[in-house]
Amino acid sequence: MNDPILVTRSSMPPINDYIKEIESLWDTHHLTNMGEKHHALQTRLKDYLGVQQIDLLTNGHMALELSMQALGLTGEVITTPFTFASTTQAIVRNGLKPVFSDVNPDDFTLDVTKIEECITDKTSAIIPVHVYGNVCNIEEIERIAKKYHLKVLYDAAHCFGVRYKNRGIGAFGDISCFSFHATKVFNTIEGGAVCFHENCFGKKLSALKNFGFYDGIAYELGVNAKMNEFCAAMGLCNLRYIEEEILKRKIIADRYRSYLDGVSGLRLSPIQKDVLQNYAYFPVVFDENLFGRNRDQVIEELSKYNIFARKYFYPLTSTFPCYGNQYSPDTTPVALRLSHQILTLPLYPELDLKDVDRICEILLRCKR
Ligand code: T4K
Repeated sequence: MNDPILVTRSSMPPINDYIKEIESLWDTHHLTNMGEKHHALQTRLKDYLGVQQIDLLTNGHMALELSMQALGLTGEVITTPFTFASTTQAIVRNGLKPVFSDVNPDDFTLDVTKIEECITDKTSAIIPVHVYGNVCNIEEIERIAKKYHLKVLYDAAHCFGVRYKNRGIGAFGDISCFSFHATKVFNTIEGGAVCFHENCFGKKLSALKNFGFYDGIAYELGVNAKMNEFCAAMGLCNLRYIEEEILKRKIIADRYRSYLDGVSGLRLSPIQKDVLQNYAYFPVVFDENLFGRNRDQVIEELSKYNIFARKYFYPLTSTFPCYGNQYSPDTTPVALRLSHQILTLPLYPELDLKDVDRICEILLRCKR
C-alpha cells in the first residue's frame, strides 16, 4: 500500500532557515507581545499583500471574531453557510444573527442577486467568503453595501496571494481576514491577519487582541490573540518561498484539469477573469446522474487506495447542532446541493505529479 495522501500537507521552510530565524530569540528572550519578528512579518506582509494596514493575530478565527467586534456590528449580517465553521461561529459569538444567503453554483461564493432580499432594517454588514480562493463578485457587493450603508467584511482565509484586477485581494471591502493556519497556502503554524484601511479601526483591533488594553488599562472587553515570535518567524521563512510554492500548486492544479476538465458529470472551479489565483484547493462537483457515482462513493473508492480527499464544506454551517434548529438549509438550496456534491482533492506543493495521475485514474475509473 502506498503512503497515505491527505488533502493537504503543511509547507515548511528548510529547517536551517527556521533555526537561523529564531536564533536571536535566545538572545532577546522576547518571545511574544509584538516583538521584532511580529513587526518584521507585519511590514513584509503589508507589502506582499498590497494592503494599507495589517495586524497579525493568533489565528484566522480570532481575526474574524475581533474584526466584527472592532467594527461594532449589530443585529443581522448576511453571510454564506457554504464555509468552514469559523465564519458563522465568529458571527454568533459576537451576538450577531447570521442571515444565510445562497451561493451561486459557478464559483460557490455569495449569489449577489439574492443578497438584497435578505436585507432588513437590522442588517449591519455583509460577510462573504472568497471560498477556495474564488473571488466574490466584489463590484456588486460594494454597490449593495453602499446603497444600504452596510459594512463589508471578507473572510479571505483561503485567499493568500490572490489578486483581483491587479490589486491584492485583502485591499477590498472594509476589512479582509486571512488565515495562516498550517493547512493554508501560507502558514505561520497558527496565525491570521486583518487587513483594513482606517487607522482608528487598527487602534481598536490592536487593543482587542491584547486584553482591551490602552496603556495597560482595559477600556475594551478584549482577549489574548497576539501572534507569538515563533509563529511570526515561521511566516518570515515561508514568505521567502511563497511564489515557488504557488507555482508548484499551479502545476498540480493544471494536471488535475488536464484529466478532469470536460468529463461528463464533473464540474471544476472556474478560472475567473481578472483573478491571479493561489490554487489553494481543488474542488470537484459530482453530478451523480451523469457521472454514475456520487461524491461519497468516490471518497470511499479513493480511501481504498489510501487517498483522503475531504468534504470541504459539508455539512452547511447553518445546520450545525450548536445553533439548534434555528436555520433551515432549505433557504439556501444551491449551497445545500453543493455540500452533498463537492469534494476537494489533495493539493499541496510537494504532491508528486505521478500521484495526481494516480488519483485521477482512480477517480475516472469510478465513472459509470
Ligand atoms: N474561515 C474559513 C473560510 C476557513 O476555512 C478557516 C479555516 C477559518 C476561517 C479559520 O481560520 P483558522 O482559525 O483555522 O486560522 C482545517 C483547518 O484547521 C482550518 O484552518 C481550515 N479553515 C479548514 C478548511 O481546514 P480541518 O478540521 O479539516 O483540519 P485537519 O486537522 O483535518 O487537517 C486537514 C489536513 O491537513 C490533514 O489531513 C493533514 C493536513 N495537516 C493538518 C495539520 C493540522 C498538515 O499537513 N499539517 C497540520 O499541522 O480544518
